[in-house]
Amino acid sequence: MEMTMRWFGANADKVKLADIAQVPGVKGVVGMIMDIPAGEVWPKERIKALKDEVEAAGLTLKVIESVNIHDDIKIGLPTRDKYIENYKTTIRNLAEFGIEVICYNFMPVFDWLKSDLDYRLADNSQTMAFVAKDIPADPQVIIDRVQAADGGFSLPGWEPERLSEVKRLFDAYKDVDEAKLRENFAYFLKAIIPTCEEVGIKMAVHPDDPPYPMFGLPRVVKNRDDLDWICNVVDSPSNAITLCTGSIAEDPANDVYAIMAEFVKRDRIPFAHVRNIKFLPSGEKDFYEAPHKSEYGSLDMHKILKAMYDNGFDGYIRPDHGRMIWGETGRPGYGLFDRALGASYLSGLWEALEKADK
Ligand code: DNO
Ligand code: MN
Repeated sequence: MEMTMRWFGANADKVKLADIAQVPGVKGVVGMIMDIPAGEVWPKERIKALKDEVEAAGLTLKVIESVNIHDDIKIGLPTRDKYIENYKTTIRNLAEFGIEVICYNFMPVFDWLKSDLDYRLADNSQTMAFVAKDIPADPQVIIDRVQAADGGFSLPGWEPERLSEVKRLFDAYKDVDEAKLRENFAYFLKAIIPTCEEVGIKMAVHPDDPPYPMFGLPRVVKNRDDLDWICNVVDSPSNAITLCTGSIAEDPANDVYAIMAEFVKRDRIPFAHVRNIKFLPSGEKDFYEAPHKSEYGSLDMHKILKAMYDNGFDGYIRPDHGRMIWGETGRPGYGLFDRALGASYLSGLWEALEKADK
């Protein structure tokens, strides 16, 4: 297990690499180049510059999150082949600089969704929540909310150039149902996985957040059977999963412990986002993002890590979203302090698992 933290780049993140390097247990960063639009090739010079910067801080760069998939690929337009070729070039370029895992998602139009980006806990820490009745029928209202909350930093998956296109995109997806989206996903995987195998990269899909359809858009990375379908459609260790405990557990019908155990055992989880959520009494699927420690949320973090440990997990982990605490401001979910506490706590649980085994 190698502990990491996500970092958005010097121009896009208030958190400094030097601060991440001081977090006990954290060995590497999960990197990103924010200003390359989905569909374009990641140039070698940019990757090299990122790697050099990260390594100069004493950290490693083995995981990228995300190389986003152009919507034409998800919609299945004829232009997809051009974007797939670009994606393959990016895979080759990243591999050349030692990247092992590429995290991505296959959600139509936008990435994760929350109803509240400034949800306050009793201790006045700031977190994010999903309350179904507060999700407006019009996605534009959500977009306006995200833009108002981002404090000058674009949120992951909600990059401005995508937001401006949202109305057009919704229209483009009108004939894409779940079966079609799956077909387009298979087409993409069949095209890129041979390249991944050749250069030693693992593509690791992040579950849909939340893991059920929103605004009538289809979703195909929602549960155990979807993950099984993905692993089988191209049966290769390069075709893998970023198991995000928070996202998968957002549907109470999902057994996050069993899913973790099964896919670690199948050697399909090279990267995990480990975070806790706390279900709210207001609705079956309503929750907020809780501090990592088990007692604050609805998930048993020891049980999650034990499922990983017992099945031989040897990939990368990162704490996922943290609260804003101690006066910190910035991109919701991605402050330094609470994620550092999360990393430290998860490392402690892992040490206990290792020692209990001796
Ligand atoms: C949220 C993240 C997601 C994740 C993407 C992967 O903070 O977990 O935005 O990076 O879905 O493509
Ligand atoms: Mn996640």
